[in-house]
Amino acid sequence: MKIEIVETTPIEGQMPGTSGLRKKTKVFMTPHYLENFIQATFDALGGAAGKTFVVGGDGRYFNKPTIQVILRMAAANGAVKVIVGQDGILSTPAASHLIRLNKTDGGFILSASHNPGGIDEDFGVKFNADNGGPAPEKLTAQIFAATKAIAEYKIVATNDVDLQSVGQTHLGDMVVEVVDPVASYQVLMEKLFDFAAIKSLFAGGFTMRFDAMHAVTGPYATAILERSLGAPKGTVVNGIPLEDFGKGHPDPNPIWAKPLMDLMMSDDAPNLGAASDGDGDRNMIVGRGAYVTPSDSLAILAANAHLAPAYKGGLAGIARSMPTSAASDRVAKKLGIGSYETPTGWKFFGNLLDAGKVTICGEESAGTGSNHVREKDGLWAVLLWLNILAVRKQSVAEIVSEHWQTFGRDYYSRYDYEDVAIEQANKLMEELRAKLPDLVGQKYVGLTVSSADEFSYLDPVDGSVSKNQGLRLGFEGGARAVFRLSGTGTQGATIRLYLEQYAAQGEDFTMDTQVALQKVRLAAQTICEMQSYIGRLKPDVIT
Ligand code: VG1
Ligand code: CO
Repeated sequence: MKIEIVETTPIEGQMPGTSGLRKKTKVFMTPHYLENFIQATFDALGGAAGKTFVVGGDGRYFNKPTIQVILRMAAANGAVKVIVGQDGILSTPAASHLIRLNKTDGGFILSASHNPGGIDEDFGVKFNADNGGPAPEKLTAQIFAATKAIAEYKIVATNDVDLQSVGQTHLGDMVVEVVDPVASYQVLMEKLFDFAAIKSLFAGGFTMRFDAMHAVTGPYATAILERSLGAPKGTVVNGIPLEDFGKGHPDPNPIWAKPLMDLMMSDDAPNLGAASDGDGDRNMIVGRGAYVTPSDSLAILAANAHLAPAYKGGLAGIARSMPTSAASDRVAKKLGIGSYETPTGWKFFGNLLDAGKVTICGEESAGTGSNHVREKDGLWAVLLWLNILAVRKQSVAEIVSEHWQTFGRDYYSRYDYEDVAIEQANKLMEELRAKLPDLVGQKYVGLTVSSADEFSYLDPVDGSVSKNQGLRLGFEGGARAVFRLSGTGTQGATIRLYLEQYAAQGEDFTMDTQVALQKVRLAAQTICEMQSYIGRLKPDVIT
């Protein structure tokens, strides 16, 4: 094995965002770009010598060449073993599980998740630590520091490793173990859920459509839903992962999963509709005529989790990201368990899960998961819903409606303003930040501001502090607006405006969401002077 030492120089901007380093694919394809980042990651870990890793991705364009580079660099840096998904495929939750199952030193997940794929679209590399979770901020800061200090990287010159057949090969002294991407994940799901109950649900005529959006969940959903649980063939649609996701946005929400939404709102709707994203960690749940917001889904799953075998002893606590609605807090309160509010991004749940403080976590962006892995898990959420439906023998709409009767309803919507000039977006945020101290008590569009602050998180486990995590405006009467800048985009800035309005028991639960949120939206847009800073009020995407 011949190790080459390649001289290089630091490349600007290799700072991991909310979830790994995401850039245009062509940026990753420029000389040394990928290699620098991988070497920096090894350097931040104190070297790769003697270590084991998991590697896989969502199958998008540039996934396979990237895996070959990581294998050659891991071998050159002295790693002893790398576990790779067959054909380079691993969903994010499956990769997290493999890291934990095999007690590896971490893993590389190659994905830009819900962002489109292809040579002109997006690519991403994320390092997950030995607990299976996304690198915490301390580690991403070390990786970034290493990208700025890099002078050389190590790689072996060799032919591509065959990733098509399951089994062990060698790259120099390093073992490359190619594994079935689905098998061990499926075993885990069988342990968590009552597969017999879900099987009889399908056998009794329950119908479902799962839209894999041409992304990584296809093989997992087909194996588990159709082959193991007996859902009819054709339940899973768009089930073959494609390098460009069929030119779509693999983002499971009513906008990008419109064909599924249309079906679910029609007379031909099956009992359950579900979808997941590029790398399989997000989920969308929709019943017949009943879309379930991710914030509600988190609350409903938490309130009913005890119906599934893995959670029958109850939950230790519930965590949600700050912009996620307060619906899950109400469930935690009723259950008498802890509830936690973290910054956006799954990496902030890791410590709480590791410390046993929470069992279930979720984000408004369609991510839900539990302590079974250290990532959000799209198919897990779908299976938990199926388990609940099998036990309660009610429709999705009935379950949602009963939940609101008990806890009240949190009307919720997110507005995304994409590709805003970075200076304009920063200006809007800066000016709003400066105004915060004077807002309380003031009235806008009939709503009185009751609180205004910038979210900062003190991790109760390791004491670390994460600042600048979003600007929050609370209003009398249970409305809230949150502003933050996205950390996953690859072009310009994306401003996210999160809106919610609580309706307590006895109030009207039948309003159109946008109507229910009209006041808080107008108040938020007025306070931040949106029109004058970015020249528009209309968002690109409303979810
Ligand atoms: C978005 C979501 C966040 C999620 C992140 C990664 O981040 O808002 O909740 O954790 O994507 O999800 P941002 O910074 O763009 O708002 V995934 O499925 O794209 O890895
Ligand atoms: Co994702």
